[in-house]
Amino acid sequence: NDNIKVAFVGNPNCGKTTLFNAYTGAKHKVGNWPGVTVEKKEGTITYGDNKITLVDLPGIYSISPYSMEEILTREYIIEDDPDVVVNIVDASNLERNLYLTLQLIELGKPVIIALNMMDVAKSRGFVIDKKKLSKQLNVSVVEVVATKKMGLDDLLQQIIEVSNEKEQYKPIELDYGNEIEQHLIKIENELKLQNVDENILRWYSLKIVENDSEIINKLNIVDKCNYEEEIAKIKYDYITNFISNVLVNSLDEDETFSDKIDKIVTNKWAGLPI
Ligand code: GDP
Ligand code: K
Ligand code: MG
Repeated sequence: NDNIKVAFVGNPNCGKTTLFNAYTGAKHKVGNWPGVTVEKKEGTITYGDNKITLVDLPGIYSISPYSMEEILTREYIIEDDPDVVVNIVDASNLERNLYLTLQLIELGKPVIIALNMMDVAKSRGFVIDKKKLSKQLNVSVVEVVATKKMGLDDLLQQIIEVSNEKEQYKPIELDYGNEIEQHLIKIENELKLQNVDENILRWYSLKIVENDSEIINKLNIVDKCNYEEEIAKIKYDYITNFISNVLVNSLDEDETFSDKIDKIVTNKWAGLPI
């Protein structure tokens, strides 16, 4: 089989590097991304007949153009064409982590959710319905515990399966409402005339209506509106609407004192009500 190229993407501290190291051990290269001082780690492993190259990308919360880490992550996914994007998700902070997941899905490459920190999630009484999550987002979902090297084979098998079926992959598309969708159609038509690849049309169009300066400069198309806030809100609403079907927190009624403190700290950090 050909080499399968996999991008590891996730929020800071979701366990990306731990998972990457669990697979590659000492067999990886550390360098810098071209032109910037952000570390780049890459390693190739063999699994059955497959060679799989893993790339550990920097931790990010979003794929806006507001930091070098976000820009190089999205450029890597668009330009370097990984076969699969593995989105490492901190299962004990599912709802907050899924905001990045929705953005990754919009990039059009097949996504696998690696639900990491399942030990922490379980100890807090969270029960995650993997099937429902998978169905809701039309992506594969695999549970892992990077520190205990649990679920590593399951994830590799999913990577191979998803990579083999990548031509058939069809990402979910959020409905941004009539007004925004009209803008998107218009921009997509303009981009088609510039021979922009079909799979990335919607993402570029979304970035243009979000007034993303980097993409606007690159493609030379301007939309006079700026729907950045609306689009973010629609993503959050989408997650809020399905999360209770996917996630059960059985400690809610009867949580321990340290759980309560933990939640306050977490929410404060995420800018949520405490
Ligand atoms: P990164 O910022 O995404 O690269 O995250 P790291 O790999 O540096 O991990 C952040 C912290 O979480 C470290 O202290 C890890 O040991 C810890 N960690 C990673 N995966 C797990 C896991 O599955 N369970 C638990 N309990 N801790 C984990
Ligand atoms: K870290
Ligand atoms: Mg790291």
